[in-house]
Amino acid sequence: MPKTALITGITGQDGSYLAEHLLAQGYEVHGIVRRVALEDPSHRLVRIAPFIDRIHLHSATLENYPSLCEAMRVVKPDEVYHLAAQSFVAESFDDSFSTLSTNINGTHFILSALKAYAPEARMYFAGTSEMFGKVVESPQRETTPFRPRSPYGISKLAGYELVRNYREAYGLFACSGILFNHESPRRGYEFVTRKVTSHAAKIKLGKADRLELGNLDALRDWGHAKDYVVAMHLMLLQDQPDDYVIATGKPHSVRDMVKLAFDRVGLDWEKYVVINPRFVRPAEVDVLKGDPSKAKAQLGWTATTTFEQLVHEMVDSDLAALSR
Ligand code: NAP
Ligand code: G4F
Repeated sequence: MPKTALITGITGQDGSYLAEHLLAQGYEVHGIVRRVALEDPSHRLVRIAPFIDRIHLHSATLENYPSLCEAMRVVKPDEVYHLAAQSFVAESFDDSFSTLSTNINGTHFILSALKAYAPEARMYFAGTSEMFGKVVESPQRETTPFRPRSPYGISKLAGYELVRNYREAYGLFACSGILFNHESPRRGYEFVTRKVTSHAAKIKLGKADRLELGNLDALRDWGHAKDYVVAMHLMLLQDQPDDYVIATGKPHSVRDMVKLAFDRVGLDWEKYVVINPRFVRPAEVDVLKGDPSKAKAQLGWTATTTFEQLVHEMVDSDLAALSR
Protein backbone atom coordinates (compact mmCIF):
# COMPACT_ATOMS: atom_id res chain seq x y z
CA MET A 1 0.00 0.00 0.00
CA PRO A 2 1.44 3.42 -0.91
CA LYS A 3 1.60 6.03 1.83
CA THR A 4 -0.98 8.79 1.59
CA ALA A 5 -0.11 12.47 2.01
CA LEU A 6 -2.49 15.42 2.37
CA ILE A 7 -1.02 18.84 1.47
CA THR A 8 -2.65 22.17 2.32
CA GLY A 9 -1.33 24.93 0.04
CA ILE A 10 -0.63 22.45 -2.79
CA THR A 11 -1.16 25.21 -5.39
CA GLY A 12 1.64 27.34 -3.92
CA GLN A 13 5.38 27.28 -4.60
CA ASP A 14 6.29 24.74 -1.91
CA GLY A 15 3.13 22.66 -2.24
CA SER A 16 3.81 22.05 -5.93
CA TYR A 17 7.43 20.98 -5.38
CA LEU A 18 6.45 18.82 -2.40
CA ALA A 19 3.69 17.09 -4.37
CA GLU A 20 6.18 16.25 -7.13
CA HIS A 21 8.70 14.98 -4.59
CA LEU A 22 6.16 12.75 -2.83
CA LEU A 23 4.80 11.38 -6.15
CA ALA A 24 8.37 10.44 -7.07
CA GLN A 25 8.61 8.60 -3.73
CA GLY A 26 5.50 6.54 -4.60
CA TYR A 27 2.99 8.42 -2.39
CA GLU A 28 -0.69 8.86 -3.11
CA VAL A 29 -0.94 12.66 -2.99
CA HIS A 30 -4.03 14.64 -1.99
CA GLY A 31 -4.31 18.40 -1.83
CA ILE A 32 -6.68 20.98 -0.40
CA VAL A 33 -7.63 23.77 -2.81
CA ARG A 34 -9.99 26.70 -2.66
CA ARG A 35 -13.18 26.65 -4.72
CA VAL A 36 -12.01 29.76 -6.62
CA ALA A 37 -8.93 27.86 -7.76
CA LEU A 38 -11.00 24.97 -9.08
CA GLU A 39 -13.10 27.49 -11.00
CA ASP A 40 -10.06 29.13 -12.62
CA PRO A 41 -7.62 26.25 -13.20
CA SER A 42 -5.64 27.85 -16.05
CA HIS A 43 -4.39 30.57 -13.70
CA ARG A 44 -4.65 29.26 -10.17
CA LEU A 45 -3.61 25.65 -10.68
CA VAL A 46 -0.74 26.47 -13.02
CA ARG A 47 2.01 25.17 -10.71
CA ILE A 48 0.40 21.73 -10.38
CA ALA A 49 -0.91 21.52 -13.97
CA PRO A 50 1.88 19.21 -15.23
CA PHE A 51 0.91 16.45 -12.77
CA ILE A 52 -2.69 17.28 -11.90
CA ASP A 53 -3.93 13.96 -13.29
CA ARG A 54 -1.80 12.10 -10.73
CA ILE A 55 -3.11 13.88 -7.60
CA HIS A 56 -6.46 14.15 -5.82
CA LEU A 57 -7.90 17.58 -5.02
CA HIS A 58 -10.41 18.41 -2.27
CA SER A 59 -12.24 21.70 -1.96
CA ALA A 60 -11.62 23.34 1.44
CA THR A 61 -10.37 26.57 2.99
CA LEU A 62 -8.47 27.45 6.14
CA GLU A 63 -11.47 29.48 7.33
CA ASN A 64 -13.87 26.54 7.12
CA TYR A 65 -13.27 23.98 9.87
CA PRO A 66 -15.88 21.46 8.66
CA SER A 67 -14.30 21.43 5.19
CA LEU A 68 -10.90 20.57 6.71
CA CYS A 69 -12.45 17.86 8.90
CA GLU A 70 -14.14 16.37 5.85
CA ALA A 71 -10.88 16.26 3.88
CA MET A 72 -9.12 14.63 6.85
CA ARG A 73 -11.96 12.11 7.30
CA VAL A 74 -12.11 11.14 3.62
CA VAL A 75 -8.36 10.95 2.98
CA LYS A 76 -7.24 9.45 6.32
CA PRO A 77 -3.68 10.52 5.53
CA ASP A 78 -0.45 8.99 6.82
CA GLU A 79 1.22 12.39 6.54
CA VAL A 80 -0.18 15.93 6.57
CA TYR A 81 1.83 18.90 5.28
CA HIS A 82 0.22 22.14 6.44
CA LEU A 83 1.62 24.74 4.06
CA ALA A 84 -1.42 26.92 3.32
CA ALA A 85 -1.22 30.46 4.70
CA GLN A 86 -1.36 34.13 3.87
CA SER A 87 2.41 34.07 3.30
CA PHE A 88 3.26 37.62 2.19
CA VAL A 89 4.79 39.64 5.02
CA ALA A 90 4.04 43.07 3.51
CA GLU A 91 0.37 42.18 3.07
CA SER A 92 0.21 41.19 6.73
CA PHE A 93 0.81 44.85 7.69
CA ASP A 94 -1.96 46.01 5.34
CA ASP A 95 -4.44 43.37 6.50
CA SER A 96 -3.32 42.09 9.88
CA PHE A 97 -6.82 40.93 10.83
CA SER A 98 -7.15 38.48 7.94
CA THR A 99 -3.57 37.26 8.29
CA LEU A 100 -3.86 36.57 12.01
CA SER A 101 -7.29 35.02 11.69
CA THR A 102 -6.51 32.77 8.70
CA ASN A 103 -3.05 31.67 9.77
CA ILE A 104 -3.70 31.08 13.46
CA ASN A 105 -7.20 29.60 13.20
CA GLY A 106 -6.24 27.62 10.09
CA THR A 107 -3.41 25.90 11.94
CA HIS A 108 -5.59 25.29 14.97
CA PHE A 109 -8.31 23.81 12.74
CA ILE A 110 -5.83 21.47 11.02
CA LEU A 111 -4.47 20.25 14.37
CA SER A 112 -7.94 19.73 15.78
CA ALA A 113 -9.14 17.89 12.65
CA LEU A 114 -6.01 15.74 12.75
CA LYS A 115 -6.61 14.84 16.38
CA ALA A 116 -10.23 13.93 15.64
CA TYR A 117 -9.90 12.04 12.34
CA ALA A 118 -6.27 10.95 11.84
CA PRO A 119 -4.50 10.97 15.22
CA GLU A 120 -1.86 8.49 14.01
CA ALA A 121 -0.89 10.72 11.08
CA ARG A 122 2.38 12.65 11.08
CA MET A 123 2.14 16.37 10.54
CA TYR A 124 4.47 19.07 9.21
CA PHE A 125 3.84 22.76 9.97
CA ALA A 126 5.38 25.50 7.83
CA GLY A 127 7.11 27.67 10.42
CA THR A 128 9.43 30.44 9.34
CA SER A 129 12.60 32.40 10.08
CA GLU A 130 10.30 35.46 10.19
CA MET A 131 9.51 34.28 13.77
CA PHE A 132 13.08 35.31 14.78
CA GLY A 133 12.31 38.88 13.74
CA LYS A 134 14.57 41.31 15.57
CA VAL A 135 17.20 38.65 16.02
CA VAL A 136 18.93 38.30 19.38
CA GLU A 137 21.76 36.08 18.07
CA SER A 138 23.32 35.09 14.76
CA PRO A 139 23.15 32.59 13.25
CA GLN A 140 19.65 31.66 14.36
CA ARG A 141 19.10 28.09 15.52
CA GLU A 142 16.27 26.07 17.09
CA THR A 143 17.04 27.49 20.55
CA THR A 144 17.17 31.17 19.51
CA PRO A 145 14.39 33.24 21.16
CA PHE A 146 11.64 34.55 18.88
CA ARG A 147 10.97 38.30 18.48
CA PRO A 148 8.58 38.54 15.49
CA ARG A 149 8.29 41.93 13.75
CA SER A 150 5.17 41.47 11.61
CA PRO A 151 1.60 40.20 11.99
CA TYR A 152 2.69 37.36 9.69
CA GLY A 153 5.57 36.44 12.03
CA ILE A 154 3.25 36.60 15.04
CA SER A 155 0.70 34.36 13.31
CA LYS A 156 3.36 31.79 12.50
CA LEU A 157 4.75 31.87 16.03
CA ALA A 158 1.24 31.17 17.35
CA GLY A 159 1.02 28.23 14.91
CA TYR A 160 4.41 26.94 16.06
CA GLU A 161 3.26 27.05 19.72
CA LEU A 162 -0.03 25.33 18.84
CA VAL A 163 1.91 22.53 17.14
CA ARG A 164 4.18 22.12 20.17
CA ASN A 165 1.16 22.10 22.49
CA TYR A 166 -0.71 19.43 20.48
CA ARG A 167 2.47 17.35 20.42
CA GLU A 168 2.95 17.60 24.19
CA ALA A 169 -0.71 17.48 25.27
CA TYR A 170 -2.13 14.89 22.86
CA GLY A 171 0.95 12.98 21.68
CA LEU A 172 0.53 13.95 18.01
CA PHE A 173 3.55 13.39 15.76
CA ALA A 174 3.72 17.07 14.78
CA CYS A 175 6.87 18.88 13.59
CA SER A 176 7.62 22.49 12.76
CA GLY A 177 10.14 23.40 10.12
CA ILE A 178 11.70 26.82 10.75
CA LEU A 179 12.42 27.51 7.12
CA PHE A 180 14.46 30.45 5.93
CA ASN A 181 13.56 32.16 2.64
CA HIS A 182 13.42 29.78 -0.29
CA GLU A 183 12.74 30.73 -3.87
CA SER A 184 12.41 29.26 -7.36
CA PRO A 185 10.98 30.04 -10.79
CA ARG A 186 7.60 29.18 -9.18
CA ARG A 187 7.87 31.97 -6.58
CA GLY A 188 5.00 34.49 -6.46
CA TYR A 189 5.72 37.76 -8.30
CA GLU A 190 5.24 39.91 -5.17
CA PHE A 191 8.23 38.44 -3.32
CA VAL A 192 11.46 40.35 -3.84
CA THR A 193 13.47 37.71 -5.71
CA ARG A 194 10.80 37.05 -8.33
CA LYS A 195 9.94 40.73 -8.58
CA VAL A 196 13.59 41.42 -9.38
CA THR A 197 14.19 38.50 -11.77
CA SER A 198 10.97 39.12 -13.69
CA HIS A 199 11.75 42.85 -14.01
CA ALA A 200 15.35 42.22 -15.06
CA ALA A 201 13.98 39.99 -17.84
CA LYS A 202 11.25 42.49 -18.81
CA ILE A 203 13.69 45.41 -18.95
CA LYS A 204 16.12 43.34 -21.03
CA LEU A 205 13.33 42.60 -23.51
CA GLY A 206 12.09 46.22 -23.61
CA LYS A 207 8.82 45.37 -21.81
CA ALA A 208 9.54 47.58 -18.73
CA ASP A 209 11.84 50.48 -18.03
CA ARG A 210 12.24 50.55 -14.24
CA LEU A 211 11.97 48.53 -11.05
CA GLU A 212 10.61 50.04 -7.82
CA LEU A 213 11.91 48.51 -4.60
CA GLY A 214 12.03 49.23 -0.86
CA ASN A 215 14.87 48.36 1.53
CA LEU A 216 17.96 47.12 -0.32
CA ASP A 217 20.01 46.59 2.85
CA ALA A 218 18.04 43.68 4.34
CA LEU A 219 19.99 40.42 4.51
CA ARG A 220 18.24 37.14 3.74
CA ASP A 221 19.41 33.52 3.80
CA TRP A 222 18.00 32.41 0.42
CA GLY A 223 17.84 28.78 -0.70
CA HIS A 224 15.99 26.79 -3.39
CA ALA A 225 12.44 25.59 -2.65
CA LYS A 226 13.14 22.27 -4.36
CA ASP A 227 15.82 21.49 -1.76
CA TYR A 228 13.65 22.66 1.15
CA VAL A 229 10.63 20.41 0.50
CA VAL A 230 12.94 17.39 0.84
CA ALA A 231 13.68 18.53 4.41
CA MET A 232 9.92 18.69 5.19
CA HIS A 233 9.55 15.06 4.13
CA LEU A 234 12.65 13.92 6.06
CA MET A 235 11.25 15.44 9.29
CA LEU A 236 8.24 13.12 9.10
CA LEU A 237 10.43 10.03 8.57
CA GLN A 238 12.25 10.39 11.92
CA ASP A 239 11.58 8.26 15.01
CA GLN A 240 10.49 11.28 17.09
CA PRO A 241 8.72 14.54 16.17
CA ASP A 242 10.95 17.61 16.46
CA ASP A 243 11.52 21.12 15.09
CA TYR A 244 14.32 22.00 12.65
CA VAL A 245 15.95 25.10 11.18
CA ILE A 246 16.32 24.73 7.40
CA ALA A 247 18.70 27.25 5.84
CA THR A 248 21.88 27.67 3.82
CA GLY A 249 23.75 29.63 6.52
CA LYS A 250 24.84 32.19 3.88
CA PRO A 251 23.05 35.57 3.93
CA HIS A 252 23.05 38.04 1.04
CA SER A 253 21.64 41.56 0.79
CA VAL A 254 18.71 42.48 -1.43
CA ARG A 255 21.20 44.75 -3.24
CA ASP A 256 23.53 41.76 -3.97
CA MET A 257 20.57 39.85 -5.35
CA VAL A 258 19.50 42.73 -7.59
CA LYS A 259 23.05 43.11 -8.94
CA LEU A 260 23.38 39.38 -9.66
CA ALA A 261 20.04 39.30 -11.52
CA PHE A 262 20.80 42.37 -13.66
CA ASP A 263 24.36 41.16 -14.35
CA ARG A 264 22.84 37.96 -15.71
CA VAL A 265 21.05 39.94 -18.43
CA GLY A 266 24.00 42.25 -19.01
CA LEU A 267 22.43 45.41 -17.52
CA ASP A 268 23.66 47.93 -14.92
CA TRP A 269 21.03 47.70 -12.15
CA GLU A 270 21.70 51.23 -10.86
CA LYS A 271 20.24 52.69 -14.08
CA TYR A 272 16.86 51.01 -13.54
CA VAL A 273 16.18 50.58 -9.81
CA VAL A 274 14.21 53.31 -8.04
CA ILE A 275 13.49 53.33 -4.30
CA ASN A 276 9.80 53.72 -3.52
CA PRO A 277 8.97 54.18 0.20
CA ARG A 278 5.71 52.30 -0.45
CA PHE A 279 7.73 49.09 -0.43
CA VAL A 280 9.53 49.85 2.87
CA ARG A 281 7.91 47.98 5.77
CA PRO A 282 6.72 49.61 9.02
CA ALA A 283 9.00 47.20 10.91
CA GLU A 284 11.75 45.32 9.08
CA VAL A 285 13.61 42.10 9.83
CA ASP A 286 17.12 43.35 9.08
CA VAL A 287 19.13 40.16 8.99
CA LEU A 288 18.41 36.45 8.80
CA LYS A 289 21.14 33.83 8.85
CA GLY A 290 20.24 30.26 9.78
CA ASP A 291 22.28 27.51 11.38
CA PRO A 292 21.19 24.27 9.68
CA SER A 293 23.58 22.02 11.65
CA LYS A 294 20.82 20.11 13.50
CA ALA A 295 19.12 19.29 10.18
CA LYS A 296 22.44 18.15 8.78
CA ALA A 297 23.25 15.96 11.79
CA GLN A 298 19.79 14.43 12.33
CA LEU A 299 18.13 14.51 8.89
CA GLY A 300 21.26 14.28 6.74
CA TRP A 301 19.94 17.36 4.92
CA THR A 302 21.95 20.18 3.35
CA ALA A 303 21.08 22.82 0.77
CA THR A 304 22.47 21.86 -2.64
CA THR A 305 21.79 25.01 -4.70
CA THR A 306 24.05 28.06 -4.41
CA PHE A 307 22.67 31.61 -4.28
CA GLU A 308 24.18 32.34 -7.70
CA GLN A 309 22.65 29.20 -9.26
CA LEU A 310 19.26 30.09 -7.76
CA VAL A 311 19.19 33.67 -9.09
CA HIS A 312 20.49 32.60 -12.51
CA GLU A 313 17.85 29.86 -12.79
CA MET A 314 15.10 32.35 -11.94
CA VAL A 315 16.32 35.01 -14.39
CA ASP A 316 16.78 32.45 -17.18
CA SER A 317 13.32 31.04 -16.57
CA ASP A 318 11.70 34.51 -16.64
CA LEU A 319 13.59 35.43 -19.81
CA ALA A 320 12.51 32.22 -21.52
CA ALA A 321 8.86 32.63 -20.47
CA LEU A 322 8.71 36.27 -21.59
CA SER A 323 10.41 35.51 -24.89
CA ARG A 324 7.86 32.83 -25.85
P1 NAP B 1 2.63 30.48 -1.37
O1 NAP B 1 3.27 30.22 -2.71
O2 NAP B 1 2.14 31.84 -1.05
O3 NAP B 1 1.41 29.44 -1.24
C1 NAP B 1 0.43 29.60 -0.25
C2 NAP B 1 -0.62 28.52 -0.42
O4 NAP B 1 -1.61 28.68 0.61
C3 NAP B 1 -1.38 28.58 -1.76
O5 NAP B 1 -1.62 27.28 -2.20
C4 NAP B 1 -2.71 29.25 -1.37
O6 NAP B 1 -3.79 28.89 -2.18
C5 NAP B 1 -2.90 28.65 0.02
N1 NAP B 1 -3.84 29.43 0.82
C6 NAP B 1 -3.70 30.72 1.22
N2 NAP B 1 -4.75 31.11 1.94
C7 NAP B 1 -5.58 30.03 2.01
C8 NAP B 1 -6.84 29.80 2.60
N3 NAP B 1 -7.46 30.77 3.30
N4 NAP B 1 -7.43 28.58 2.47
C9 NAP B 1 -6.79 27.61 1.77
N5 NAP B 1 -5.59 27.76 1.17
C10 NAP B 1 -5.00 28.97 1.28
O7 NAP B 1 3.62 30.07 -0.20
P2 NAP B 1 4.96 29.17 -0.23
O8 NAP B 1 6.12 30.04 -0.53
O9 NAP B 1 4.71 27.95 -1.03
O10 NAP B 1 5.08 28.80 1.32
C11 NAP B 1 4.42 27.66 1.85
C12 NAP B 1 4.27 27.84 3.36
O11 NAP B 1 5.57 27.97 3.94
C13 NAP B 1 3.51 29.07 3.80
O12 NAP B 1 2.80 28.75 4.98
C14 NAP B 1 4.59 30.09 4.12
O13 NAP B 1 4.10 31.03 5.07
C15 NAP B 1 5.66 29.19 4.68
N6 NAP B 1 7.04 29.65 4.52
C16 NAP B 1 7.50 30.02 3.29
C17 NAP B 1 8.83 30.40 3.15
C18 NAP B 1 9.38 30.80 1.81
O14 NAP B 1 10.46 31.41 1.78
N7 NAP B 1 8.74 30.43 0.70
C19 NAP B 1 9.69 30.39 4.27
C20 NAP B 1 9.17 29.99 5.49
C21 NAP B 1 7.85 29.60 5.61
P3 NAP B 1 -4.27 29.77 -3.45
O15 NAP B 1 -3.44 29.27 -4.59
O16 NAP B 1 -5.71 29.46 -3.57
O17 NAP B 1 -4.00 31.21 -3.11
O1 G4F C 1 10.77 38.54 -0.60
P1 G4F C 1 10.19 39.14 0.62
O2 G4F C 1 8.85 39.73 0.50
O3 G4F C 1 10.26 37.99 1.72
P2 G4F C 1 10.17 38.01 3.33
O4 G4F C 1 9.49 39.20 3.83
O5 G4F C 1 11.55 37.75 3.85
O6 G4F C 1 9.22 36.76 3.60
C1 G4F C 1 9.42 35.51 2.92
O7 G4F C 1 10.30 34.72 3.67
C2 G4F C 1 9.83 34.35 4.98
C3 G4F C 1 10.94 33.52 5.63
O8 G4F C 1 11.80 34.37 6.34
C4 G4F C 1 8.55 33.55 4.80
F1 G4F C 1 8.10 33.11 6.01
C5 G4F C 1 7.50 34.41 4.12
O9 G4F C 1 6.32 33.62 3.90
C6 G4F C 1 8.04 34.86 2.76
O10 G4F C 1 8.16 33.73 1.93
O11 G4F C 1 11.18 40.27 1.19
C7 G4F C 1 12.54 40.01 1.43
C8 G4F C 1 13.26 41.32 1.77
C9 G4F C 1 12.58 42.11 2.89
O12 G4F C 1 13.57 42.59 3.75
C10 G4F C 1 11.92 43.28 2.17
O13 G4F C 1 11.79 44.47 2.95
O14 G4F C 1 13.22 42.15 0.62
C11 G4F C 1 12.91 43.48 1.04
N1 G4F C 1 12.36 44.21 -0.09
C12 G4F C 1 12.89 45.34 -0.63
N2 G4F C 1 12.12 45.81 -1.62
C13 G4F C 1 11.23 43.93 -0.77
C14 G4F C 1 11.08 44.93 -1.73
N3 G4F C 1 10.35 42.92 -0.65
C15 G4F C 1 9.29 42.89 -1.51
N4 G4F C 1 8.43 41.85 -1.42
N5 G4F C 1 9.09 43.87 -2.44
C16 G4F C 1 9.95 44.93 -2.59
O15 G4F C 1 9.75 45.77 -3.44
